[in-house]
Amino acid sequence: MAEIITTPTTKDEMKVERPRLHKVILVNDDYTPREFVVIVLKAIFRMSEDQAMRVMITAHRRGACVIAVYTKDVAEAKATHATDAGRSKGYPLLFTTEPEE
Ligand code: TYC
Repeated sequence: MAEIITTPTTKDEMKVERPRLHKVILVNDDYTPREFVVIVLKAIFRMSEDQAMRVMITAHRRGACVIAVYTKDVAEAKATHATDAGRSKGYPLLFTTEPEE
């Protein structure tokens, strides 16, 4: 059988774009205990104790903090999982996502 050789065209090459990344944002509130925020950041965002503590304090002081960037699906899944972890304990802890510029 004859071998079919395909060469990528310029048009095909131009279609390849890097997926847009989405930021996950930790939002401050007055009720969620600091230690709980740190536990969630370590468990869901794979942060060290030190990283999680810095991020939590930054959100606490500034009102919010960008904590990571992922593809859209991963950012949304992690933000939902982390927000649900707070809700399961009755805390208003909130993680949001937005596309990177
Ligand atoms: N502000 C909370 C407190 O003082 C702690 C906290 C920090 C909550 C960051 C949410 O995103 C947050 N207990």
